[in-house]
Amino acid sequence: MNQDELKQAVGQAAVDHIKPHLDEDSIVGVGTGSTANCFIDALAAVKHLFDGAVASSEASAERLKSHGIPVYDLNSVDGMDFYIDGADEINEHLEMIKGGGAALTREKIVAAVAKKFICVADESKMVGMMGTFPLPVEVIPMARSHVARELVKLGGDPVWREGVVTDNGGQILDVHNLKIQSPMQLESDINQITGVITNGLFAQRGADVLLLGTQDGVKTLK
Ligand code: ABF
Repeated sequence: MNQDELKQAVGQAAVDHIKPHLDEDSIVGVGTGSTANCFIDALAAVKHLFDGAVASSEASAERLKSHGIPVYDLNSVDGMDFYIDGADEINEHLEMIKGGGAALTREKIVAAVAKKFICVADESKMVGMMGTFPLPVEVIPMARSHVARELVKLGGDPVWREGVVTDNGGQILDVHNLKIQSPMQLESDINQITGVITNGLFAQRGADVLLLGTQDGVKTLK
């Protein structure tokens, strides 16, 4: 199977995973990216089984609506059982780097609301130590240079993702050359820098389940 087929396989596996738990009041949390898109496309086949979705980006909201799936504002729902999203890197503890698609803040908020985070990824995303993928940090625009200087003190090489404005009006610094030995600690340390909106480490709230697409089939890690 090629990478696209692996993504489709995990998208379908995520639908199979949540399907027995859906009812007419269910709200499904939906992430962003090409793997999440495969999930959205598979979810459309069972849209009669649940109420609607909350999306972590405008792009995912549009894709859900194009399938006829109602999309709700997060503030209008009481909660949700599942949030399904991809990752840029994930380790054996199901800690992740996310935010390559610049939707990290909304992803972290929706993930915080969901009872269970299901990560969908092909095997290329599984790593021993995170940090090869540059860590995205969303910042208030006027704080960008200050945050960049502080990130250098933490050992990283931040690069401004020029031209990108997030759904929240923020800007992104991609931090290269980090060796992330203590993901939870680094997540806290970066969030303490004034002007940071969020960083792309999902360690304190990692995934609960990983559906990993491999050449031997979809593996479930918990
Ligand atoms: C979202 O989409 C992001 O957090 C992550 O950056 C990206 C992964 O995209 P893809 O599935 O296209 O690799 O989950």
